Amino acid sequence: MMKTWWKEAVIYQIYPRSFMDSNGDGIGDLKGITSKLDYLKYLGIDVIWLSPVYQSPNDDNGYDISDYQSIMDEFGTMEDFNEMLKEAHERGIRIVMDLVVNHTSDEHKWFMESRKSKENAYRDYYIWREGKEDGMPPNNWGACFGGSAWEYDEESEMYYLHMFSKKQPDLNWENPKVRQEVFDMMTWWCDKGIDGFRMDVISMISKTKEMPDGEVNGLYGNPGPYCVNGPKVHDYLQEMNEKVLSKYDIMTVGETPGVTTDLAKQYAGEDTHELNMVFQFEHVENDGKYGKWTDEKVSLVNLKKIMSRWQVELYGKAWNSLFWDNHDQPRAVSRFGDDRPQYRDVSAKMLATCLHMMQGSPYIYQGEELGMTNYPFRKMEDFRDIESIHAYEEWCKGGLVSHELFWPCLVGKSRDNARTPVQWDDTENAGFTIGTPWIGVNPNYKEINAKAETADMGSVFHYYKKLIALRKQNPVIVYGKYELLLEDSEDLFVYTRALDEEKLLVVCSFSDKEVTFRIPDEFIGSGCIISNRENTYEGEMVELKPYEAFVLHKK
Ligand code: TEU
Ligand code: CA
Repeated sequence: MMKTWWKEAVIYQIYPRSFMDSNGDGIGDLKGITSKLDYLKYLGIDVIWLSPVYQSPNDDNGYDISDYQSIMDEFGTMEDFNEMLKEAHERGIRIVMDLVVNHTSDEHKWFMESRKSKENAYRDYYIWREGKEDGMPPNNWGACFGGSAWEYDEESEMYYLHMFSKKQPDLNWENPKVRQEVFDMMTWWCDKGIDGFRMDVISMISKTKEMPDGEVNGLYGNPGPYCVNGPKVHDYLQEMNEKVLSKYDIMTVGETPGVTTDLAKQYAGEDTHELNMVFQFEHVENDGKYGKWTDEKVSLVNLKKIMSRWQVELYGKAWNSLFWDNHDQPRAVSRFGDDRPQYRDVSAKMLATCLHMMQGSPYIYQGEELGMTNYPFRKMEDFRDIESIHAYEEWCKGGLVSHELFWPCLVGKSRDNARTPVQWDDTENAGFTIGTPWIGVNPNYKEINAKAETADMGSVFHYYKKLIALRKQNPVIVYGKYELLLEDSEDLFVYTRALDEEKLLVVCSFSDKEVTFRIPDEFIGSGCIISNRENTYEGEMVELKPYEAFVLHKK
């Protein structure tokens, strides 16, 4: 297996709007990020993945870009960006940019031209179709954020395709000019010295030519089979690799909804010349009652099956990205752990152990290292996210499900859970802003905050710091082979990692009860390199406390 810096790296995701506000307007910004680089350096991360910071009307918080080569006014200026990049590099931290090129904003100049007329030079930059004879949309496809995936345009009396909101028209990748524009823009950023790209919904850039109705689920048809992992996606990525990526020492990660392990070997194969790694979603999408919305906990047996399949099938062939949460997911500790006060700390550490000891590059979503929790939403006005607001309208107001049944599902899974401000200290607004924050601060900031946790050696923060340091000291964590034990246990996630003579035993209890565990013979007497409980693991039998996790190292 090829050794590379990005396989050994720990990545920290910043959602700039909610990270740190430097000027009191209630919105996080680039100067805010620069001011916290020492904190990130102390934590020990290697790479920052920066969610979009480009000019945007913010229909979807920056994932709707109106200018790829300038900075969103609210976040600062290009000088602020250059300064942040320089300061990060001085600390040995790399910066990976979010590349959102499945779609642009409808306020991007390409789209404003495109919609002017059928003859416009930019017309073919987007996907336009005639409506049906009765004037209805070209097909029944639903958009990810609700409603039809087609929006009628009065001016030219045609429909354009948008897989997300109607302010996010999909680019037409069939058009070589579109591809060249994207490659030129990427080159411009690479020449500026950035260190890579996280590519938004990159598995969706190629659509089938025929666009038949999709299978109906709720009000609309599912466009998935025609838009996800489409016919030319690998051609486009190979072209991108040849024209841009291969020229720089950068890291690339594709956000690839709908990816399977087989497809991942193509997208992120060791020698397929596309991307370095992909985000897969099987382990965070194996629940859902009403579409993605649910209030049920996932089954540990299923979770283990999915994660282990990715570990085993990609081994030696492609590279995994490891994550529990991001800006689109609820908080890890609330979803997979237990955020009740007596278990929050210990279950957050358990989840971190479970993830960081697997093979792949771990991603820490801002605040995860503090064990930040979901937000106690009480009314619709508390939400900011377009997906949550539209979902409520479609499912509840649309009469598909009652408010009583839907509300807990919305509260538990809303993307806004991840988007509340990072809790820096116990002063007003958690030290995030001296103004009024754009979204509510979680009221638990008095107990859960960076100031308290950096001062407490037993905190979740210091536990993450230790896990990151262990990765640097033990190649077996990066390159070792994975094997699942006790696959049928509903309480324990246990696996080993092996590299030459070295072996790790990773034991994580997902239970709030005590569980007995027998240490496999070959590990009896091995040293413990990390544990979230005060325990020695000397004998053969271990009485695991709720959410206990530990790692034994056999040399
Ligand atoms: O998300 C892509 C994606 O697949 C989402 O639909 C995801 O499944 C959903 O947010 C989960 O609820 C990316 C970005 O990460 C997201 O923030 C953007 O809104 C979206 O693309 C459109 O750019
Ligand atoms: Ca600000």
